[in-house]
Amino acid sequence: MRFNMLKTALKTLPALMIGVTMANAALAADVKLGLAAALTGPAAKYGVAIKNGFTLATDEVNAKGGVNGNKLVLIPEDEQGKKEEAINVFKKLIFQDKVLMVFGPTLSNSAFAADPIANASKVVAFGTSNTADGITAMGPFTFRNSVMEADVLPVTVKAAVKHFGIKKVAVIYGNDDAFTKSGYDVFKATLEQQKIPVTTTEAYAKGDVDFKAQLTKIKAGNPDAIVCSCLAEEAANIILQTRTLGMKQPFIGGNGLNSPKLFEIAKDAGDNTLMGSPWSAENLTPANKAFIAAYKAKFGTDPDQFAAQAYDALYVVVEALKNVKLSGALDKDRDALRAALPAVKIDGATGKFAFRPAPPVAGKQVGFDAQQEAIVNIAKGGKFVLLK
Ligand code: 1QQ
Repeated sequence: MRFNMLKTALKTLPALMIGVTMANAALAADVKLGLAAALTGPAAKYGVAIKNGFTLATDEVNAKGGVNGNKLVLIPEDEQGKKEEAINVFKKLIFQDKVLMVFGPTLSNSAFAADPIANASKVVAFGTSNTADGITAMGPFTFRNSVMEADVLPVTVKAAVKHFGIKKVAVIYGNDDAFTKSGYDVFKATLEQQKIPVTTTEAYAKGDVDFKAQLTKIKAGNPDAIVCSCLAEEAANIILQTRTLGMKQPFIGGNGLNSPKLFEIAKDAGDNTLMGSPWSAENLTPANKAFIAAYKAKFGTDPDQFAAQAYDALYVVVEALKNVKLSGALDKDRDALRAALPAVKIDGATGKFAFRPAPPVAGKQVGFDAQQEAIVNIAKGGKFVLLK
């Protein structure tokens, strides 16, 4: 009797062992990736597209078996485009959810508040839409694939001057947001460098809806174009009110204007607006075509620059993860991902991408910026087309 039991036990042993192996395979770690994005409020114009880009890429990767057999788990949180909320969301993702890394937040303004938490905790904070100067100076764990205004605006201004034969411009900018202020500084330096006189410089505050006072002064200077370092919502209202005042000048903007939402408000009053971007819907590389088709199929809308950068960012991290042997010890794994990221190169929806080390701060190596060419787009009939 006993012998029989032993025999049965021995027979089932291989099955048991297979069971254990399978359990191990099924237990292959879930890789938790946090996403801090503005999903409500005015910055949701960017944040929702960002979340969609990440969701699409994550689903694609998981459908192909994940990374080294590990499934990616995206944990999106709404930081509302506000500094305090970005801090809260970073803390929740890092300390409570114990994510491997965090993508976001959406605005540079929020990144300046939240990224120090990631750097202090030695967790990668990867911005896909932060373009202000100084973002990657915050520490060695801050990365971005968004092309900074300092790289985009000189190219945009040069193209605008040539295209419209511009001799003098007026400038309007938001003076209480890190991105609009940084964009203003870059525009100012660029205009000086390219010897374009400025007729009038005007400022506004976040949430302003009436820009007539500033625009009336700008009108009096009779500029050939208006330079706008603005986020999409304010930019759209500024453009509309300019037309109400009978002004026909073209606008020149930065990354903030790169949302199709601009045209939902400004309609074709936004025509002839020029802006630089690493991404264009007209760039018909296989990677971009596949991205655009998959995005439309999944979300029923066209993607924008912000969706494309989020999509590419996920694939950048996937490339890094292929070279990381996850140990299950979170601190070690977070560090290993940090070490693997700088060498990543991909050819994505936004084209060829690589990192470049940000300028050192007090002799110390800090984070990594995007090394990518800017393309100049022009608005025509409520759409961005390549400026030829
Ligand atoms: C920044 C930006 C905005 C336009 C984000 C969407 O570039 O805040 O840096």
